[in-house]
Amino acid sequence: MSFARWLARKSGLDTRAEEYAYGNDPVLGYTSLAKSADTWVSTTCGYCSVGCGMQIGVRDGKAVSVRGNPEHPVNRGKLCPKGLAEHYAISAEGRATHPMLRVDGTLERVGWDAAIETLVERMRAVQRKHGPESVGVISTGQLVTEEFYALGKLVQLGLGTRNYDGNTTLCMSTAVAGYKRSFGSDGPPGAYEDLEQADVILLIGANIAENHPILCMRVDANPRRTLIVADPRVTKTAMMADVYLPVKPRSDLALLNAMLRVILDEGLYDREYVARHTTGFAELRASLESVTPESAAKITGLTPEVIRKVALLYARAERPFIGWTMGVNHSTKGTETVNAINNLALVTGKIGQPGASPFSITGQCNAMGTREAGFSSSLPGYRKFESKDDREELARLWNVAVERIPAQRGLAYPDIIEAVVAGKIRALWIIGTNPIVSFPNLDLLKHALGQLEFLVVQDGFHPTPTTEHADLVLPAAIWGEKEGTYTNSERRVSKVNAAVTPPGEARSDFDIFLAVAERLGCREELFPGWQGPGDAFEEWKRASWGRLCDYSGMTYAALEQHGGIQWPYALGAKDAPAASRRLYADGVFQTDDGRARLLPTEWTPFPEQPNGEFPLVLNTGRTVEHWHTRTKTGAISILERMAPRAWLEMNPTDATVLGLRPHDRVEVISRRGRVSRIELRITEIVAPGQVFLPFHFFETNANQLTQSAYDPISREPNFKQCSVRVERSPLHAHEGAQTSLHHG
Ligand SMILES: Nc1nc2c(c(=O)[nH]1)N[C@H]1C(S)=C(S)[C@@H](COP(=O)(O)OP(=O)(O)OC[C@H]3O[C@@H](n4cnc5c(=O)[nH]c(N)nc54)[C@H](O)[C@@H]3O)O[C@H]1N2
Ligand SMILES: Nc1nc2c(c(=O)[nH]1)N[C@H]1C(S)=C(S)[C@@H](COP(=O)(O)OP(=O)(O)OC[C@H]3O[C@@H](n4cnc5c(=O)[nH]c(N)nc54)[C@H](O)[C@@H]3O)O[C@H]1N2
Ligand code: SF4
Ligand SMILES: [Mo]
Repeated sequence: MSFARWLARKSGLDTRAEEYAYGNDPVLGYTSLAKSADTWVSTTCGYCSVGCGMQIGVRDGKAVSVRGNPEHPVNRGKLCPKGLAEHYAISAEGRATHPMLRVDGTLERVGWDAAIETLVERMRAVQRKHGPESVGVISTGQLVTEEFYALGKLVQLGLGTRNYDGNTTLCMSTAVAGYKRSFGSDGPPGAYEDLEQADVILLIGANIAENHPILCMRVDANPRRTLIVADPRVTKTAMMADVYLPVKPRSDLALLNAMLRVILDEGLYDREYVARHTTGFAELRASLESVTPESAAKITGLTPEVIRKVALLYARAERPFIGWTMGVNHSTKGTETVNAINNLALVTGKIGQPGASPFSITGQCNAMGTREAGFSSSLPGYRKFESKDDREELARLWNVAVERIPAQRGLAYPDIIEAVVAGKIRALWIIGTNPIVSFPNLDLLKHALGQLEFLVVQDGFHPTPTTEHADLVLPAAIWGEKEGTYTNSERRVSKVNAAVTPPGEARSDFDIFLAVAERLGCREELFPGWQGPGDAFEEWKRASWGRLCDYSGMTYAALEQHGGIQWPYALGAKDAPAASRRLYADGVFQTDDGRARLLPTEWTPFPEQPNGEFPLVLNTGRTVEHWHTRTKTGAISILERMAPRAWLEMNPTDATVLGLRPHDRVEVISRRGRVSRIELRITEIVAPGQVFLPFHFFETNANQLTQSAYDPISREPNFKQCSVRVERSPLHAHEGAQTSLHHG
């Protein structure tokens, strides 16, 4: 027994010393018992989109440890706290182990055959009665690409419904829509190396210190950079900044347009690049007529001087990088804000070169994989539903009639939920997402789920707040138990491997999809000869051949060897697999005329402005210790103990006005709901008039408060602003008893 463990036993403390072995220290090595393993299986982290390379330590068929892979180009051996504790997720309490079917109101164990048969029979029954599109499917950014590719074909061609989308619409759809509008295709243009090469890095609504921690290594490794951070909250990332911009909520678009105006006025744009590679310059210029640093100062809360300074910093930089995440995407003006970011990069010609990129930092481990290979908001390979050529190409590849490939996408996630409320969708299959915690306006969602005739939830855990509503629960294998690939934010495709077998009867999503296909009678047609993910990968490579996201030169072995390969990597490519690749270096874009579009955009205030009754703006987001809805990290004691409950951040000015003290229990109330008895954290991390609540905790569910307001282009929810009021919680009976005990 190690000392740490002995001490823990003796003192009733914990085993943190043993659980925290950081990185892959050649001097200290791994000395603790808990970390010793017989074999190491290389894989890619299954939490965030940084895509760190790691190894899972296995002993006696159990995952006992993880360590960063020192050879991996993304993280060079380092891992963040979630990555370091990831093996605990596999053996965590609450894994789903058997299919469960609701019989007379309670979920009861059934065999797989009965489960799959029920799924197919009930879905088909609903479709017979209400039409093929009365079935909806909502997936995730957390499966392997091979599963996304299989699922897309299964849903669109097998089940025959277009109403298929994913939690990526709560996350990345804005970046996708923005890239498509500006460049003619989705696809973040840069590489992580840019963070080391840029001379100016502007981060907008991206708290990488908590949410993409290993990217901070790249920023730190860059001695020349000026780091500018725009965030209403003084995040840990803001604390790293050389210039911090405490923008007012959702005022970024005004800031970006004013920067653009300064750049045009000062003649600091690249005339030649604009002339050769873009369209729409005159319209863009005209749209900025009434935009000035002074007008933007009123909106953003920054001074005109600061706005001018930031514009000049950006325009005079040789290699400026703009990174953004949810502070931009989670907004009804998200897509336009992305377009404004792209406008800045285009007018200065700062795209596709080392250090210079308008770069959407993605979120989930494989949000990119579903964007590339999925079949929900695009056809696989970034093909367009609207393009006859694209549809014909796929029909040939798949050997199906072209009429079977839809010429228009189906409903987006929020519209699927609204169609459920309207009775148009009657059955739903939810895969790898937990909407009861993550979807905005919980009441509406609960109402929708209550209307369904049939709800299937396929998850690695049970019970979860969402599986509890299911008629059928399908137990899925998770990270560490299955094989395939993930694509990270820089378009690097990395290998994911199974270290152990799934618990009980849980099966990989891939196997579940093939079983459903079998029962639907379309397995041989859609997945001819497929046995495992490798077969899907080979077909997907052919589907991606010649496309922007070209995988055709990749093999599983090469991905292992090089720690992943960035796409495009075409068959016969001459460049080294490990080389950093960027898009649009040649100034040729994916539009019909090859030119990028400069698009006018217009700032407007966010929906639901604060008023006398609801005077505070609620911001929601993340903390480093937890992953989303905590099905995994909530069950990992080392992480859960570091952040065991939610808190509400409030500025001291507001706390004084409300007569609140540190650690008071408060109620947060919006027009839609209430979060009760949350602990108050009085701090200048948030500005007066704003409060912040992490959304990880179903116990104090932030989405009871958030609004059903969506970006009209991307359909992404406006998660980052709604108006609330805060009150001290009434003294709870239970707490009263406790208090009197203390005093007695
Ligand atoms: N630890 C951890 N890491 C994660 C995740 C996790 O759950 N936990 N999730 C992953 C996923 S899926 C995603 S999408 C990413 C998300 O990564 P981030 O986008 O970094 O995460 P958030 O905390 O949601 O929001 C980022 C910042 O936006 C700011 N913000 C709010 N309103 C505005 C605004 O109007 N303007 C600007 N400029 N900023 C604003 C917030 O204050 C917050 O600091 O993280 C990934 N990484
Ligand atoms: N208020 C507010 N709400 C938000 C956000 C916010 O900032 N504020 N952020 C939004 C964003 S960016 C995102 S990405 C979403 C995330 O929201 P969710 O997608 O709901 O979050 P997760 O907890 O990651 O849910 C993934 C589910 O899949 C299960 N799972 C894990 N691995 C596997 C697997 O291999 N197979 C299967 N079948 N299941 C698996 C997990 O147990 C879990 O139940 O939340 C959104 N909601
Ligand atoms: S930074 Fe992201 S990918 Fe890397 S270890 Fe942490 S959670 Fe995993
Ligand atoms: Mo996300």
